[in-house]
Parts: sequence; C-alpha cells; structure tokens
Amino acid sequence: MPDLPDAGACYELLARMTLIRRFEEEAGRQYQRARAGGFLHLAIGEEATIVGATSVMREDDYLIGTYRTHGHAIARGTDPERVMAELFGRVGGTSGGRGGSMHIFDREARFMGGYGIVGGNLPIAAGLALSSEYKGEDAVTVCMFGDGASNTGNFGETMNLAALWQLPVFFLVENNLYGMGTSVERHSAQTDLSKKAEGYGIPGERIDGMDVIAVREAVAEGLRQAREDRRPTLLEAFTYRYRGHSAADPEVYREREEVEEWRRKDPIEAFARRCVEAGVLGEREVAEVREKAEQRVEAAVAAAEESPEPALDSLYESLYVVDEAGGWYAVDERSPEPHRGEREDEEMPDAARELAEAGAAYGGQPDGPRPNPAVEGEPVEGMEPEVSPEREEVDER
Ligand SMILES: Cc1ncc(C[n+]2csc(CCOP(=O)(O)OP(=O)(O)O)c2C)c(N)n1
Ligand SMILES: [Mg+2]
Repeated sequence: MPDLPDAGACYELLARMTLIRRFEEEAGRQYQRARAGGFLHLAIGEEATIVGATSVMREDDYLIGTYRTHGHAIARGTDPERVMAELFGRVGGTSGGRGGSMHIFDREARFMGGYGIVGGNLPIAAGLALSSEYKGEDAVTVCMFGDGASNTGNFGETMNLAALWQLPVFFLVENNLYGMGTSVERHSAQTDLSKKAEGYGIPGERIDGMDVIAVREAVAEGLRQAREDRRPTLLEAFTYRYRGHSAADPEVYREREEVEEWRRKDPIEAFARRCVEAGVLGEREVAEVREKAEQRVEAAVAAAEESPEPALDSLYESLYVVDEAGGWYAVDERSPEPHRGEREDEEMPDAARELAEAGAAYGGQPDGPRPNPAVEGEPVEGMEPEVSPEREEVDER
C-alpha cells in the first residue's frame, strides 16, 4: 500500500471527497423535490478516483469528463454554489442554467465538460491536447470516461491519433463495472480494459479506484509521462456507483448484496480510518471535515435557490441557428461581418453546387431511371433500379 502524504494533503483529500459526497447526496434529494431538473447521474462511491486524479493535476491542465461530473468540477475548484445553481437551471450556474447536470463546464477551472454522448469526450480530449502541443504549452489533458465508452469507435480513433501524434493526454477509465444496466462481461469482449489501447501503442495499468492514494500516485506518473515524454497512457480504475445509473433506474441488473459489499469498501470511510490509525489526522479533524462539507452544501442550496431563473428575453442567447442563407451563427455573438459558414452558398465551388443541386433533385424523385447527379437529368448506364426475380417473389409474399 503506498505511503500517506503529509497531514495537510490528507486533510485536503478527505475534505474534497466528503464535500463531493455530501453535494451529490443533496443533489439527489433536490432532484426528488423537483428543484433540480433534467437528468441526474450521481457518482456516489467513485470519489477516490475523481479526487485522487484531480489532486495531482496542475492548474493549467485540462480535465474533460462525462455526464457524471458534479464531483469532477468541484474537485477542479468550481464553486459548489455554481454547480448546484446549474442543476436548478439558474443564472448563477456554470452554464447560466442552460446545461443542467450533464453539461457542467468551467473554462477558468479548465474543466471542459460535461458530455452526454458516451465516448464523445475522447476525441475532444485529443483536440485539447493537440491545441496545447500546437501552442507550445506543457499542459496535459486528462480524459475520464466510463467502461462502456471504451467500446465506442471514438475510443479507437482517439487512441490511434493520441499515440501517433504523441499528444500530451492521459486517459482514465472509471470502471464502475456497468454501462447503464449492462455489466462489463456482457458489453466488452476484452474485460481487462487497461489492455484495450495496447494495439494502438498506448500501454495501460489497472488500479484500485477506491484507494485515493493509489489513484493519486498512478495518475501523477501518467501525467508525468504525458507532459515530459509525450507518451499517452491508459489507467483503469476499479470503482463503483452505489446509486443507479441515473435517477430513474430500477436496478434490476445487480443484487443488493453486491452494492452492500462495495459500500463496505467505502473510499471515504476507509481513507479517514487509515489517516486516524496512522496518526496523521485526529478524530476531531475528521468530524470537522464533515461539518464543513455539510455547511458548504447548505450554502450551495441556498445560493442556488436565491439565484434567479434566466430572463425570458434571453431565450435566444447562446443558441446556434441555421439561417435562410444556409449558414449558421451564434445569435449572441452576431456582428455585422460575415460569419464562418454563412456565405456557404456563394463560396461553394460550381461543381460542388451542381452535385448538391442534382442530389437534391434526385431526392425528390421516387421512381424511374436515376439521373446522374454529375450530369443533371441524364440516366447513368447501369444505375437504373433493377428488381431481381427472387426479390419480386419475396415482395409478393
Ligand atoms: C453514443 C451514445 N450511446 C448511448 C448512449 C446512452 N447511454 C447513456 S449512459 C450509457 C452508459 C455508459 O456507461 P459507461 O461508459 O460505463 O459510463 P457510466 O455511466 O458507468 O459512468 C449509455 C449507453 C449515449 N448517451 N451516447
Ligand atoms: Mg460504467
């Protein structure tokens, strides 16, 4: 078992994990009272992975996560008040109340979201790392995602480019054993997720994600390799969510005993006990941490309640629209000059325009010989729709 860091660091780790736990318990309660809207995915049980990882990141490093990221944002330094206000849909929220639980975002804290598309954050992480590389910064991007996300096409594509371009990125799989109601054994042919990127040239390692110190040390090494050697690595942290996938989950896919077994390994309780037994923290400090977390969460709820709802006339702010000219622009960033994509119609080369127009014309023709999109109107040899005799038989049945 790795050694404990000094008392100050232990206090901070315990305080962050406790705050996140209390915050999420309260978020769940507020959701049931219909104060928090939209969807709600809680990471209760996963605090050691979140806090261990973020505790060794530098201020200028980027973090990108999934839709289960209240704790990630708070651990990165976003005020709990702003996260709670976001859940409540209020202007004081991290996205002005427009994103909700799944879209927490804080550019100042370099917490880059908050994504509802499983695996969708992986290529964005590679993009963030590429931008750091391009700008000559030595920031590292930490990309956290679920076991289920490791099955997406985005995973393979991102690993390939990260290794090929030697990007300063670090991948951390939060393996909580399930993708919604499907266990890892049922969703992944390779159940050792740390091996899943080896073929792309990204080595992996497995660790106990319930041990905040183990996570901290493994992530510190991963960050070092990404920063100094430009060598992306993949860490698989075993963890567990005590609550359902989202607020609406009957949990028919797992036994109550399994949840109880993991609760007995609770990362916060285990760490507090270890610190006290080692004489690094006293019982009084552990109680103080709990008390402070309680007060901070109460303050977060009060601030969220006080924060107003967005004004009705702000309804069209921060929206991207497609206008009649076929381009797009952000309503609130509108300025007199042309915007990217807006002059698409005029800028489009003639050949591309002809193809597009012919394609559109073809789209409106239900039957008959197909026109060649490149030579408007003329049928193309071999492209007439054919109906085979077998097919006709099938159709008749
Ligand atoms: C591309 C895509 N496919 C499916 C979904 C529906 N979906 C939402 S969460 C989820 C499970 C993802 O599991 P995992 O990656 O293990 O993350 P966890 O929820 O366990 O944190 C699925 C399939 C989605 N949001 N996006
Ligand atoms: Mg999962």
